[in-house]
Amino acid sequence: MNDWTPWPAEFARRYREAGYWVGETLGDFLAARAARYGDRVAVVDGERRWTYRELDERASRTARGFLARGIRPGDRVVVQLPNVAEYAAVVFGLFRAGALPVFALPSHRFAEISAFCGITDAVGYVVADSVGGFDFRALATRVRAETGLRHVFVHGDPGEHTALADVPVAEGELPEVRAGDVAFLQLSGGSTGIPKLIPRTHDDYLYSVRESADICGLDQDTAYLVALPVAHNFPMSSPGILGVLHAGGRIVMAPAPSPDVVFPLIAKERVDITGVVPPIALQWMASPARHEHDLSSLRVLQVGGAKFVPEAARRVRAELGCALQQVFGMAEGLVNYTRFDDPEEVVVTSQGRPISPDDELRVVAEDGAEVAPGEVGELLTRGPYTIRGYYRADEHNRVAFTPDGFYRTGDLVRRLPSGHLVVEGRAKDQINRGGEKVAAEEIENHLLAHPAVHDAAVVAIPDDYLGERTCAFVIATGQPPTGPALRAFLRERGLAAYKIPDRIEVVDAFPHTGVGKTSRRDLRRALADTFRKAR
Ligand code: AMP
Ligand code: DBH
Repeated sequence: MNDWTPWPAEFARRYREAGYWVGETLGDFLAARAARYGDRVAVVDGERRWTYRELDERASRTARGFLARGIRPGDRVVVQLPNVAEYAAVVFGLFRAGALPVFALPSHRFAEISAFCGITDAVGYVVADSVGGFDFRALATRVRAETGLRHVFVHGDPGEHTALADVPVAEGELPEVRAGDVAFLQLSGGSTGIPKLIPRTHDDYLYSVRESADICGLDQDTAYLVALPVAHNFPMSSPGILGVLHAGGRIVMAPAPSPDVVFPLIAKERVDITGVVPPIALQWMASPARHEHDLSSLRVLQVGGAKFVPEAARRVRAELGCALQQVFGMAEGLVNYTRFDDPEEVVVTSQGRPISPDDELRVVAEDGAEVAPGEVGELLTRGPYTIRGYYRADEHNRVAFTPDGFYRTGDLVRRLPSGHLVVEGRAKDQINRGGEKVAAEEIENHLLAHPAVHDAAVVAIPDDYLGERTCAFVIATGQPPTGPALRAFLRERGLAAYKIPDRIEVVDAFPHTGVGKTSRRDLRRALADTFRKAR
């Protein structure tokens, strides 16, 4: 069994010949940026400002320190840090050490982190001491007791673990890293019971980064605000922090996306571009504080991760005084952007068009045949920065990809004559909670672990603010458990807060969904319908 699925040789050759894959590793990318932009500021975190040279030196020092501590090239290391400058030093340190960061989100807890460690056989875990009152050192202790984790590095007070600041200063050669190899594992929102990890290579990712920086008009004067969790694929690469480094601009870390934190930062650092999910855009647009701070530097608000409805999209310029760019992306690869010279109507009503002329898109009906132009169907895609398979997931890959290598996005889209896509819905069993993805089956499995739960089905219910929320329908065995008790049970299992059902309905039976065996998918659909009708 292979860990990952490389592109077939003829595709790899084509992407190299086209100049998409240039043979540069992420470690070398930073070195080249430092050679070019040395004394310019690369990262701003509170009062701290690191130049390109400083970031480059810190990355090498971190790489040598990790190696001296026993991390080896090829090892997997789970990285779960808030939006701090050290994040950049750590991930570039791992790239240079040839180790693979596994990107976790700050909201993840024991259930997720132990799953990532289990799938990847991670030997290391990098955390902050505590964030928002949650102690990640205790989580690390628990994960280490139950998985093969050996090294825990802590940003801040290390407790029983190793402080990042104490990673030894070591001498020595850094290993050779190949651009065609996997650089890191990104998270997928997933649609099955087991989380899915996405292997991205240096070559493919940097191609998407360079093009994204260009499409988004980044240059040395760019100040990009990291408002979303920095490890998310959107602020990483669309164009995100890597796009900023490519262009020679500066990254401004925001500790939280709330207006009281972000607006003063935009004013102080003269931020000109940032990317958020729709609920955050709505919150910013409605905040009276937008008039109290000078937001005039803001040129572009990128919105993506979930559908931004046209009624809200239309109001961005009036409320925030900047252009809107819609971004429809996925950590699996394909990213679509509206362009700055697109007509206003297209920017407001579509989710953009692909980065690359070699992104191949098919819009298909349930039987797999392409729909007529302009009709709604499931989006399939392959191309120079879209994976051919998830990490260590052979069985799932047989359904998530077509035999000829197209990724089944699970998104229902309509393609406009201009090539722009309009996201119309979803074919996958996932709830998109304002950009945070929840796999129905994963939550159902956790609910089924409760002794009083006979069966469970988790579905999306409409919500004005988040777009969707989660509702769990539960059939009890005997005395029905209360909603609060079930929620507490899920929290104790170590499930991230955004995956705890917003609503729990205990029912006697599930609806019959017609003749024959009912699939889980049909059941979820029927339940979602009963909810909509009852509304
Ligand atoms: P993931 O595969 O976890 O990286 O999540 C990517 C998914 O997020 C896509 O397949 C879509 O379902 C959803 N998504 C991302 N951006 C948008 C957007 N602008 N509009 C609608 N859905 C989006
Ligand atoms: O939702 C996503 O995963 C996403 C959204 C916008 C993404 O991965 C991206 C841009 O790169």
